[in-house]
Amino acid sequence: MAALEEDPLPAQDLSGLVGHRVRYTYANGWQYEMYVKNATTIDYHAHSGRVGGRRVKDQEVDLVRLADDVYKVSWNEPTGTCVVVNLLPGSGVVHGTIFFPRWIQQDGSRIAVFQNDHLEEMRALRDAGPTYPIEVIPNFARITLVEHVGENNEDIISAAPADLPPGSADRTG
Ligand code: FER
Repeated sequence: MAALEEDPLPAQDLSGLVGHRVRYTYANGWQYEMYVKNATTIDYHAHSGRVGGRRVKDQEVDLVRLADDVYKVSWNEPTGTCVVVNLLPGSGVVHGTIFFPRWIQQDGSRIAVFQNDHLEEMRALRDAGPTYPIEVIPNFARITLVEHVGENNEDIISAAPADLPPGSADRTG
């Protein structure tokens, strides 16, 4: 194993994830679709789960490559929720950890919206809390679709999940 001081950083070639949409289903049944719009931004749908119907565009994230086919995406939502998702697109594996504030554990329906139309409301709900105890939800997921669609495409995460053609979330090709 290479000594850390000789080679401290894995090469940050993000081309295996940036510009791709990735659809995956967690072991608890929650289904998400993440579009890595560029090296610092994601759009996503929660197709099912506690916050099924939630849709977010232009969430700023930290995205790094840890090793060959191992990427890590970390961010904090206007709701206060923190999320860290590790993606191995070539292996079909995801591991995500969601850190929900207490008020979302109590009622996820309040954030199951197109968030961009409700940003001030989300920040007000975040600030009203309660925040603690934080609910930590770690899960593996299986990838059902990886598709290269190019960067900065506004049409990838465009329709509300309820408006999608029936079964389109289950499409695997
Ligand atoms: C994910 C897990 C959680 C994800 C997004 C979330 C796009 C967002 C949760 C929330 O803010 O409610 O894998 O991927």
